[in-house]
Amino acid sequence: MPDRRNLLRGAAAAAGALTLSACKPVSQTQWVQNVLYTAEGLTRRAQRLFVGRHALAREYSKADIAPVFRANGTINPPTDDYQQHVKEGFAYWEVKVDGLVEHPLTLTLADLRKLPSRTQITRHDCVEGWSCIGEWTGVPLRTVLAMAKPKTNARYCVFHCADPMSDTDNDGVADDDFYYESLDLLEATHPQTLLAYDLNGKPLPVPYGAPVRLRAERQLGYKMAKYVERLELLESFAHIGGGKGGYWEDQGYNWYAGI
Ligand SMILES: Nc1nc2c(c(=O)[nH]1)N[C@H]1C(S)=C(S)[C@@H](COP(=O)(O)O)O[C@H]1N2
Ligand SMILES: [Mo]
Repeated sequence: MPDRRNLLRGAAAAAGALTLSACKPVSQTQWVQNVLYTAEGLTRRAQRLFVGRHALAREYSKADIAPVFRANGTINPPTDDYQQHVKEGFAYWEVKVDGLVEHPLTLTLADLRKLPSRTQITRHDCVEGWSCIGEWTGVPLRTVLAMAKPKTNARYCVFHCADPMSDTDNDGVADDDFYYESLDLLEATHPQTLLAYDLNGKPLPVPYGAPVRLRAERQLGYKMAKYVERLELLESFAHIGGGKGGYWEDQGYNWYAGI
């Protein structure tokens, strides 16, 4: 199989060359310099031209499933709140949907499990250089978004997680910097973008983001928020966390992590 990243690089270069030769006056405007010519903007546009807006990520067979899925990042959120949910078997876990929506929602796990589900065997690619194939079951995020009815000015879906990322004052109480991520509504409504609650046919174990985690199969691992408790629809993520659209983005990773 040809290396997809190299193909994408080729596509990005081709799209860049095309834009330069075909639209020179446009390329000199501030808007294009700010948006299109950032490496990230170019990659996003080129990839979507090349692979299609809703092209599916590859799906695998049962035989390809890794015997043990690798866990990474937070593997057991240490807060009292989360540990209480573990004790209760997540019976009272809720996912809230709010922000720029006509119908704010609060969904229990049981509510999520009643909605039509999708199961997919996909490969998770972590930016650190490892991959793992697993079978995920969950509700397509677009089903939940359709229930909440995003307002016309909503552009991003922010995923708020239950795991704090530090205890910088060392008082034994984690600080207020919870893991978060975001997708634009194109990626959020992709058919393989799920609020997943099962891994390999069993309720998601704690290390993998119990009881609900995001799967966004055309994106790198860090986009796939675990321990999700709130979806917030926004016009911009400038005022969330460090303003870059995700915990790792705030530390310098690209917001657009298409693979
Ligand atoms: N809430 C939360 N989500 C997270 C992380 C995390 O630390 N906290 N790590 C991310 C990273 S870098 C990866 S590779 C995947 C790991 O998912 P896994 O543990 O199921 O392999 O989760 C992502 N989502
Ligand atoms: Mo990762």
